[in-house]
Amino acid sequence: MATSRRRCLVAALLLLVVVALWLGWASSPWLPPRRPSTPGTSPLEPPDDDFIWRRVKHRYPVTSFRPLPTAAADALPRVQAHFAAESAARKQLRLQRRDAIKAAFTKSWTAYKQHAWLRDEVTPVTGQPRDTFGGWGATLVDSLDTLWVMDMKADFEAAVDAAHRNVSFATTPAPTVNVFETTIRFLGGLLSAYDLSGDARLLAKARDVGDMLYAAFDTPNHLPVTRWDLHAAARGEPQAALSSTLLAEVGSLGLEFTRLSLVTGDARYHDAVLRIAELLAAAQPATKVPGLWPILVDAAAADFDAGADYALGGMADSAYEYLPKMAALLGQGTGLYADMYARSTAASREHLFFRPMTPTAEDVLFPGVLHAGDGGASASLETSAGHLTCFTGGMLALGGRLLANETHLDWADRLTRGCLWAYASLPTGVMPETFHLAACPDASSCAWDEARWHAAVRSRQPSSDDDDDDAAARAAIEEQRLPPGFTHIPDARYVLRPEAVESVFVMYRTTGDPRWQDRAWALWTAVDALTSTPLANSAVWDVNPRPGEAPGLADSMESFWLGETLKYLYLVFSEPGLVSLDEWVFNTEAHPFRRLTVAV
Ligand code: DMJ
Repeated sequence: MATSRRRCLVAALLLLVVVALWLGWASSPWLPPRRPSTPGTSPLEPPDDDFIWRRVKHRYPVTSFRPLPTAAADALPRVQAHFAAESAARKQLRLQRRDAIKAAFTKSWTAYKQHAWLRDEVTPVTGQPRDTFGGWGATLVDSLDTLWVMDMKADFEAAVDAAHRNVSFATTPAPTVNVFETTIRFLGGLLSAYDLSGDARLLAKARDVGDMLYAAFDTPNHLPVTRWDLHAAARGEPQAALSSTLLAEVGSLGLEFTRLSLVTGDARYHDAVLRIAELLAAAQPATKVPGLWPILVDAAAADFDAGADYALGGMADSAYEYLPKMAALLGQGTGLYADMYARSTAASREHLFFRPMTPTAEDVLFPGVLHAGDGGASASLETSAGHLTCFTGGMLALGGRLLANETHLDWADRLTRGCLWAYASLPTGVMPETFHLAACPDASSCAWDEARWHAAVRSRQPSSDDDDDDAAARAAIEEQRLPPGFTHIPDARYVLRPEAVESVFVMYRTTGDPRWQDRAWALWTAVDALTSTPLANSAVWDVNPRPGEAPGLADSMESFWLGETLKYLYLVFSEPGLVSLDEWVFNTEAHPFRRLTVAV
C-alpha cells in the first residue's frame, strides 16, 4: 500500500516538473521561441479557400509538378570562417557600433510607425505616407525580420499583428503589380519572419501573397507576366508573358517560391520557378556570350537571348545572385544551380570584369557592361559600374565557399574592395548610383597615367569644336568634379542602397577578418552623415556636390533601407552566429531563409 502511494507521489511530481518546464519554456525570455517541430514542413492551418486567388480559375493549369526536395542533396562546405577570439577592447568597440546601427534603425522605424503605419513608405523629410509597392505596407513587411534580428520583439509582435489583421493581398489600388518586387519584398519578408519566429500567421500571409503571385504564371508557356495587371487576372482574362522582360525580374523568383513550397509542402510554387531555371540552363551555353544571358529577354517566346547587352548590374543582377543562393538553399553542390553559377562566373571573368586605373594602383575589379552586337568582333566592354553591381563580391564569396573555389574568393575580395574604393573616392565618402571608369590597359600591372585618364575622360564627352583634347578633358574634370579614375558620373544619387555593405558583410563572415568591420563602419559614418534627417534617412540627389552646396535630400526612403542596409550593417557588428551563413541564405532583399540540411 505504502509503495503504491509512493509511486503515485513520484508520478505526480514528475508531471509537475514536466508542466513547469513546459511553462518555463513557453514564457522564458532567455530561451529561443519554440519552433514548429520540423522547420520546412510545419503543419499548417488549412488555407482560407474563399481568398480570391484560390478561387480564380487558371486557364493554363499545370497538371504535373516536379518533385519537391525535402533534404539537401550534399553536405556543402562551410561558408563562415572560424572566428578567432575577440579582445575585450575590440568587443566593446563592436558593440558600440552595433548599438549605433540599432539606434539608426529605431529612428527610421519610429518615423514609419508615426507617419506611415501600414503604408508602403514614409517620406523621411516631410513625414508623409507614400504607396509605391501596391499599398500593402512594404516597409512594415520588409522590416519584420530586422525587428526580430535586432531583438525588438514588442515591435515585431505589433507589426505581425498589424500585417495579419490589416494587410490583404486580395487586391490593390495600383493598376499593375511588379511581380519581382512583390516577391522579394512581401513574400520574402513574410517567409523570412516566419522562418525566424515560427509564427503561423506569417506563413498564412505568405501563402496568400504566393497564391496571388502564382496567378501571374497562368500563361500559355507558364512564364510569369512580370509587370502584371492583377485586376485583369482577377477577372479571369487571358494573359501572356511579355516579349520584353528584364532578366532579373523573371530569373530571380526562385528562392522565395522554393522556400514557400518547402514550408507549405505545396509543390506548385517550386515547380513554377524550376521551369524558369531549366530554360535558363538550356539557353546558357548558346547565347551570344555563352555563360551569360542578356539584360533583356523575350518571355513570351521563352527566348533567353533576345537582347545584346550583358551585365551583372541593374536589371540582370539577382538572376545571377540566385544561382549560388539556390544551391545553398537546396544543399546542392552540383547540378542545375551550381553548374549555372560556375559557368556564369567564368564568363563574367572573361567578358565583364575589368581593373580600373587608380592613382594608388588598387588591385580591384568591377563588372562592366558588354555590348555584344552580333556576338562577334563588334563586341565592346563599357567600363561602367554602379551600386547595383556591388553585390557581386558577396555573390562570389558565397559561391566560392560552396564550390570550394579559391579563385572566386580572390575575385570576391577585389570586387568588394573596388566598391569601397569608389565610395572613398568621393569627397562625401559615398559612391554614386552609376559612373564610368578608366580601365587599365594591362590588368596585371597598372601604374597611374594622368594622360591616359584625361583621354578616357575626353572620349566620354560630347564632341566639341575644342581641338585641344587635354584642355577639354581638364575642363570636364573640373566642371563635373570627377575624382581621379572616374570618367563620367551620369547618375550622382545615393538612394540608400545596401549592395556594398551586403558584400562587406559576406566578406566578413567568410573571412573572419575584422578589417571588414572597420570598412563597414567607415561606409556607415559617411552614409549617415550624408543622408540623416531629423526623422530618418533620405536618398540624396548628389553625392558629389559643388563645394558649399548641399547634396539635396530626395525625401525618399525605400523599404530596403530598413530591410537590407541596416540589417547587414547590424549583422557585421553582431556575433557571427547570429543568422549564420551556414544555416541561412539571404534573398536579394536581405531576408534570410533557412537552408535545407542533409537528412540524417
Ligand atoms: C533591392 O530591392 C534588392 O536588393 C534588389 O535586388 C535590387 N535593388 C534593391 C536594393 O538596391
